[in-house]
Amino acid sequence: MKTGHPSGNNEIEAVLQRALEGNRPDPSEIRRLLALRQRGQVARLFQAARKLRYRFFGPDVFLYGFVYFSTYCRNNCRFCHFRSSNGQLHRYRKSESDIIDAAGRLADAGVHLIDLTMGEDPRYLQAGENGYDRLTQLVRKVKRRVGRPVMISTGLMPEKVLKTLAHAGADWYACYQETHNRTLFEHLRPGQSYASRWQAKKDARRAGLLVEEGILAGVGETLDDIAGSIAAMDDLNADQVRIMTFVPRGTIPLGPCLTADDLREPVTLAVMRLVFPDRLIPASLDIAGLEGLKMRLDAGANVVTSLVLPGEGLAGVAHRRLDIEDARRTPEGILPVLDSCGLALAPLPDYQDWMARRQSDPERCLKRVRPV
Ligand code: SAM
Ligand code: MD0
Ligand code: SF4
Repeated sequence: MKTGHPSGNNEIEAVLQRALEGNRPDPSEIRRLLALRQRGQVARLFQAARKLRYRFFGPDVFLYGFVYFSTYCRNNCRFCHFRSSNGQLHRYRKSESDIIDAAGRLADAGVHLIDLTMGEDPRYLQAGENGYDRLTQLVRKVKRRVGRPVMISTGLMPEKVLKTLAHAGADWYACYQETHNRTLFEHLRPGQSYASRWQAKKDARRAGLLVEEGILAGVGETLDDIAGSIAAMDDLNADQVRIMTFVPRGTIPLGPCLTADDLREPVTLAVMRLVFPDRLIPASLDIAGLEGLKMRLDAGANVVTSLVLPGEGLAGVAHRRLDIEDARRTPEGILPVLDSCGLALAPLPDYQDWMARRQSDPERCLKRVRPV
């Protein structure tokens, strides 16, 4: 039945089958799939997501090293431990040489990309040699040291600065809207402009950067909101799309009562795979550590993010320390989980090839079809 919400097993099967034949679910089908919680139906959804992932990526999984190089921030996001009003926090700014060394060790450990992340640190986010110029020099030196793709997750940036950073060697820009429900956005990111944050991703694309869009689960969003975010990600033609479950902490104003049901993130991730079969979809180690990796891979993720090496004094975002000092957020630490899922680290050229095709002709990624 094409119209209306598929509800029984037959309707769900028909939607999944059409997705496997290359016909993405329509908005009402997306909304219904997002609501799936019956074990058998969820298992079928995950299986379809894995089949589509295999068709476009085979067993390839990509790893992102995470370097949170400054935890100072001018913003006051209600979901974030590092918000400006959190006076209980020991903040740090890593030196340029420490950042380069940490990025280099992650590259030597075999990650495909280095994600340079900071709070919206006023020291960097200002004109002149101590601000944007220092950030540009950092990107240039990290890129030279790691010899692989670099992502900047540096918050809201002017278009001119994004162009300069792209020229200095940045390949990706990550700046998550969290939600595309404007009222909820204003609650989550008080005092910040929805339109400016959305525009920054478009500016980044114009600057030649690949773009990642992300949303949060468990912050008061509805399934209609999530369906709206998937439509927005499609409008943006985002190269990488993610969902992460909000991790409540004692110091965070957003109450624990808001957290999502356990399946909201993986079911949404699997639906994203059906809608965007040729895109990169992360499983973040930052939310549930190594323990949470298999479920996200089983749901169709093909990137493992937030790898942090021990002994560097670097934090995660949602979980500052989880699984870091016991080396569980390292390539060696996650390999057994990849094996158990029948997945493998992709050769770096495969990742760079996918990026080149996305940058030159996004449609070309859809043509890389393998038999299921
Ligand atoms: N300051 C930059 C920014 O806000 O874009 C980068 C910092 S960090 C990568 C930002 C992202 O981490 C947020 O957009 C949010 O999606 C995620 N995040 C922050 N706190 C979180 C929490 N407690 N639980 C889950 N995700 C969180
Ligand atoms: C992650 N902790 O991937 C990182 C972060 C920012 N581009 C990524 C949220 O989970
Ligand atoms: Fe700052 Fe980013 Fe945290 Fe918001 S999410 S408070 S901008 S570090």
